[in-house]
Amino acid sequence: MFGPRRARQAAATLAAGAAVAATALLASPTASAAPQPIVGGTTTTTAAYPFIMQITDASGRQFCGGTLVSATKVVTAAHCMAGGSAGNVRVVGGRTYLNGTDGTVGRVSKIWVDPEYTEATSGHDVAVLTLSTPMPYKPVSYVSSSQTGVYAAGTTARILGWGTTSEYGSPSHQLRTATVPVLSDSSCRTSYGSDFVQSDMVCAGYSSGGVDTCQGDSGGPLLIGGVLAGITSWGEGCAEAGSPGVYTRLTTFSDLVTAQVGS
Ligand code: 4AZ
Repeated sequence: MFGPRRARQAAATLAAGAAVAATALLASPTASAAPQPIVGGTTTTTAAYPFIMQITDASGRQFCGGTLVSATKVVTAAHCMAGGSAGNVRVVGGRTYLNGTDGTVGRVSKIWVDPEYTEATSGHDVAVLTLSTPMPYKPVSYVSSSQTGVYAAGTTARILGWGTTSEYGSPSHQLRTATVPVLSDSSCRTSYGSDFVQSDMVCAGYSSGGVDTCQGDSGGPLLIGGVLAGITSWGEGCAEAGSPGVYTRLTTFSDLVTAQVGS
């Protein structure tokens, strides 16, 4: 799970997380126990991006990111919720550092996973969590289904997370961010062939690699023009030339998300 792979089913799931964390330490004895996120970015804070949420298990171990889109609703990736149940997920807002104790820990009362999500294709990689109590942070808006032009090739997008800072690296203690250009669907097709499902996915990154999301960033936001437009989903390894990050194409799912946000 840790290698240069189709990192779709991020090791970062509720079901697999603890075992994988242990494996990581064995494979990399010098690695810090605390993981880092985003390859090629810079550190930032939850004060700068108050809508970015850590998704953790009940013991507080972060395994995915999420985005606050209303006081009680968090958008994340379906694959992050595999094997999970509302009782063993937490959403942590306002906590820049993985080892922090500040911010707000929210319990989850409901997990909606797109019923068409399948692990086999990573299509429909979207989920919405309902929090038991409101988060005291400003949500961010998300794209509407009519905004299909937001993914124009070359548009600058922002990625955020606590994921590893290199393909085989350890996680970041501190929230990180980077910007990457949106890629054309044809170039994404060139990279991934039929694994790239144009209706469900959008690619972002540099052809030379170097800047990307990585393990542990899954579920977190891809922002375009300050609006949530994608969800970190998968990729072949991290930051490799010719293997861009793949994000859920949120315009395809925004009406479904809106139905959940209003439920
Ligand atoms: C992951 O395992 C993961 N480079 C997320 C994003 C990418 C690869 C892996 C894209 O969570």
